[in-house]
Amino acid sequence: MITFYNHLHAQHQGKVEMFRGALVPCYEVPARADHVLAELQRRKLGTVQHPNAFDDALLERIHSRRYLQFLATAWDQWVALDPANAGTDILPSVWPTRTFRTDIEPDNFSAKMGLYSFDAGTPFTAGTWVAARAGAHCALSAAQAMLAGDRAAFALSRPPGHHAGADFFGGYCFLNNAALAAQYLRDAGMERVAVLDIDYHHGNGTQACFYDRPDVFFASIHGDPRTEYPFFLGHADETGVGAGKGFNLNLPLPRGTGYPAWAAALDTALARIQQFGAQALVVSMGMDTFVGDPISGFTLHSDDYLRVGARLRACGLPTVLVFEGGYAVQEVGVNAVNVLQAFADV
Ligand code: OKP
Ligand code: ZN
Repeated sequence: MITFYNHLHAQHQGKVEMFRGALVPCYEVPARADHVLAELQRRKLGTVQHPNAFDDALLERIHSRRYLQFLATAWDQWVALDPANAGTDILPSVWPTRTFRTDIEPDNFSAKMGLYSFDAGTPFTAGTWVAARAGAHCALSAAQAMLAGDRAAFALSRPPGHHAGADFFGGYCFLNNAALAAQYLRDAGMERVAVLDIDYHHGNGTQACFYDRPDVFFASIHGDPRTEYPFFLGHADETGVGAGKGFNLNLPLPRGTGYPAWAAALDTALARIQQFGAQALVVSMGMDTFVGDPISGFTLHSDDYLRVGARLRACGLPTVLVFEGGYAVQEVGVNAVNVLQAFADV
C-alpha cells in the first residue's frame, strides 16, 4: 500500500491546550506520526512518498475562502499585534454562540480566532498552516493514487482533520483531509463516495460538510456525545437533511465499549455503505479507540486492529485511509500499521 507522508507535519507543534481551566501539554504531538512512519518502514509496508502539489483552489471545494485566508495569515496577524507573540501559540477565548452574528468578520484578532474555531484545545502555531496544507495534499494524493488504480492508499499526516468544518477549526483539526479526499473523488467523476469515521470522537466537521448531500454517505462510530467530545453533534437521530436525508449514519457507543460491540457497529456501517452503492471508501482512521488511549474510552487491543483492517478490505471498495487521532504515542504506530497490514495482506 502506498503512503503519502506529510513531511512538514512537525511544523505544527502546539505547546499547550486548555483543559479544565489549566493549560496542559498537547496530546496531539509530532511523535504520533513519527511512530507510524517508523513502524511502516520496519514492516516494509509499501512505498512512502511526499505529497504531490495541488492548486489551493481545491481546498475551496470544502472550505470557505475567508476561512482559508484567515488560516494562511493568522500567524502573521498574531505577530503583528506584538513581536513578543512569536514565542506563544495562539488559543481562542471568545466565541459567537447562539444569537451572535457570524456573517461579519471582525477586525479584532481574538474575535477572528473565535469566529473560526469551536474550542480552546487547538493551538495555532507558526507552522500550522504549512503543516495542515501539506497534510491536505497527502489526502488528495492518496485519492489520486486510488483513482489511478491502487486498491488503497494511506495519508499519513497530522494535524488531523475530521473535526474541521467548512469554516472552523477545533479538536486539533484545521483542514478536513477526509472530506477533501471524498470531494476530490466526486470531482473526478465517482458518483457515490462513502466516508467511514472510526476515530473515537465523532467527525462533526465531515458530517457537517456532507449533511445535505446524497452523493457522499457519512458513517461514524464514536463515543456517545452526551459524555464524549465533541459533545454537540454525533447523536443517532442525525440522519441528514433535505436531499441528504438518509445519507448520514451515527453509531454512538458508551464509554468502555470493547471490540465485540464495536465490531458489530462496524458491520452495520459497512452494510449501509454497501447498500448505498459506494464506488469508493474514505476512512477517517483514528486510532484512539485503543484501550490505552489517554483521552478516550473504548477498549480495543492492538490485535483487534488486524481484524479491523481485514473487515475494511472485505467490503471490496477502493479505499483512501486518512490518519486521524490516536494519542497512546508508544502504541499508535503498531496499531495503525496493523490496520494497514491486514488490509494489504488478506
Ligand atoms: C481529536 B481527534 C483532552 C480534551 C479533549 C479534544 C479532543 C480532540 C480529539 N484533555 N480535547 O478526534 O482524535
Ligand atoms: Zn479522536
